[in-house]
Amino acid sequence: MSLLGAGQATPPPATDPNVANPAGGNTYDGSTYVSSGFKLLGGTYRLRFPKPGTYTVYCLIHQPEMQLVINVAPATSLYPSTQAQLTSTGSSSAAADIAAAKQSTALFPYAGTADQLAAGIAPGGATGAPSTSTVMRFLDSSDATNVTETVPLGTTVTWTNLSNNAPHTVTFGIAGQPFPEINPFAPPSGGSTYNGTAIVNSGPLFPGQSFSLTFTARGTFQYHCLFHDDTENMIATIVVV
Ligand SMILES: [Cu+2]
Repeated sequence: MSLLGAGQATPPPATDPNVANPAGGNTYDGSTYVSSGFKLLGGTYRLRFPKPGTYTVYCLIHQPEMQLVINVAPATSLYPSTQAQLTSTGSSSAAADIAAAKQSTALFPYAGTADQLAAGIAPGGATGAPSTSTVMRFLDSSDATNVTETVPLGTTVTWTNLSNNAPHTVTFGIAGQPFPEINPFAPPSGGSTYNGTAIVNSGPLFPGQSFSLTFTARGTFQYHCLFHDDTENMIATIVVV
């Protein structure tokens, strides 16, 4: 969660190395940039608003779509909406997002090739109009349920993040061993070839970014998105023959 300082037009991009860190303390009055820094699962951030005003809150990881306006009213004011009204608005908004995400896989641009895969897709693609939904799957076609790809030995596979609002990773563990715990924001490691004996991690792929990996041994290799494997089951398999 980040809020801009006076005169600051836009939040820093997710690729800025400083955005991972907290900034500005725990009080916000509109004058100074504040940020929670990156929060992993279960993390919390508490911010006090001492001054009435209308403030925009940004998620730096899920720009530009994930934002919220907070209206801070004088302490004696009534709330402008009831909980029932807010719940109703939220429900219809969520239904529209899910419908848009279902349709987005039809945008898949790599039909007929096994070496060009998507790491997530959003209704606008990587550069299209803002959307609030993302399909958190590794895709080889418009079929979002197919998560296994078979390639010949020596193939170089390229994954591209076709979402415009969420980072993903392409991360292979060691074959036959439990998948390791790795911070999703960890930098790339392991190089550009994979044979099952050492971890290879793309690091975070932000919208439009790609990662390529050459398979130098036969086998069945599972890979994960470190952001979305536990919560969204964003896991897939490459079979090298
Ligand atoms: Cu992901």
